[in-house]
Amino acid sequence: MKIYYIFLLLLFVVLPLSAQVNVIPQPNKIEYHKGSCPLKTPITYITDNSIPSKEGYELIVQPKKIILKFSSKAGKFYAEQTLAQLIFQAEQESKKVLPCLSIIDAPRFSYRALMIDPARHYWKVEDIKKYIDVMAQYKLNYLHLHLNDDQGWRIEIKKYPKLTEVGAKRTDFEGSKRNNEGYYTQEEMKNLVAYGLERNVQLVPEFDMPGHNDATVAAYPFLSCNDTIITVRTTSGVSKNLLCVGKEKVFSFIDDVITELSTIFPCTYFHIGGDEAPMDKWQESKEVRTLKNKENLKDDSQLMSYFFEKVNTSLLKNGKQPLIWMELDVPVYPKNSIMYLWRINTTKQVLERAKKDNFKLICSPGEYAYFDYPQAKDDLPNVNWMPTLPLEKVLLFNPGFNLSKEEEKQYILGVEATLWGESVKDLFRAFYMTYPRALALSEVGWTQMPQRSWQAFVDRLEGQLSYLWHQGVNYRVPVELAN
Ligand code: TNX
Repeated sequence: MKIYYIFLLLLFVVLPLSAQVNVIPQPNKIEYHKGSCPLKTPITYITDNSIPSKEGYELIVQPKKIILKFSSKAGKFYAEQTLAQLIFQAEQESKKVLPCLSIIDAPRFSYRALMIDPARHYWKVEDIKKYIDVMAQYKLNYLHLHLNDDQGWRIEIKKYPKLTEVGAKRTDFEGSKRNNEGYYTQEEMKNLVAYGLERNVQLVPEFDMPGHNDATVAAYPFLSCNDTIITVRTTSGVSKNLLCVGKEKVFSFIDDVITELSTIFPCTYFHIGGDEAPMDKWQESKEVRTLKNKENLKDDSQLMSYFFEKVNTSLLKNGKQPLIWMELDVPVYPKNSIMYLWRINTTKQVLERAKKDNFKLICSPGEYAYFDYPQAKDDLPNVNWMPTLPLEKVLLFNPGFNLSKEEEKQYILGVEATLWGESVKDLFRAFYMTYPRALALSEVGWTQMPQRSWQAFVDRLEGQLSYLWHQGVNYRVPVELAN
């Protein structure tokens, strides 16, 4: 009798524990069953329309059968990603079987993104593809491309060839000669969009405006308030050469660019920047003064609202919805905008504003999601002015804040980590900054809070670093966790 109890104990307690699987992001429900399944077992694909989330899936591993259920292509892709991680783990552990289990999984948030900044340092198309390959297997589903900034314009616009002839090159970046030049042709970008879609990654374009436009103004001086002659910027920092709000031809230019970009990027979301736009030159401009009188704008901050409203008419015409880096001093944003929480120490005010104006947020706060910040103190040269963003901090981020479940659903669209590019000169550095923090971010976006814990994440980390290692992906070894 005693032996029988020990056997039962082994079967139901010890066995399932030793069969813990190493999946990231942590699936929302896993049940372990007894038995195992040979690795080479054929896979049965079942479309099941009762699976509510497009990205949701079920993965059932039985002794003689592996079943993948999903209601769409995205769910199928994610079931395969989970299975690939299970198989890799078994192989690493020199096992010829998978543990029997059922996983029922779906994302917490619909928007789970990374942002890269080829404006500051040009990325080759092949490197962006590699970056997509890696993020996709962690169920990150949007790649935001910061396509222009003071230091470069990176996408071909047929009606304005100087944007790339002039705006896509600079002499150096703070003395460095690396990746100062390059742009994507429309054909290349369409190809990249398709590449992403095959991996359930939608590409979100950003045309940052009205600030961060030195490269644009270098190409077409008429776009600035006093036809300023400048060159593409070669240093970091914030420029004052805004696109001029007082000139109608600026809005025609924006309309043309948005229209061309809309033919390349099928995604409904369209980022229009909006960050760090000092209005000094607007305030000095005769045209802007005339506009203020005509529109009866009493406060200069209303100029920003006016600007975005006009840009939004072009977006609407093209079936697009604006994403904007929210600045709290801008009084009104277009009603259909999705706003970014990004500045450090503004969460409380941004949440209040979201409730007041009823807009959705993408959470990208400097405290938790700036991947250009180093992962440990003194880890890297020349970035000591930046705060440190350790892996653990990313994992502990809860984009639900203190909102109720209903409020979370209403106001939080998802999360995004931003890899600003001033100090990211190549793919090695990009991967080094992104991993393993993007593993934590994937869990922040995908996994419900009760299924998340730092310790459980750390337990799965080594296996996942090995997964990246086998793919030739550079990452920062979190040496501080070794003991
Ligand atoms: C602020 S975050 C910026 C970027 C810089 C970044 C450096 C945001 C919307 N704007 O232009 O690259 O800081 O961390």
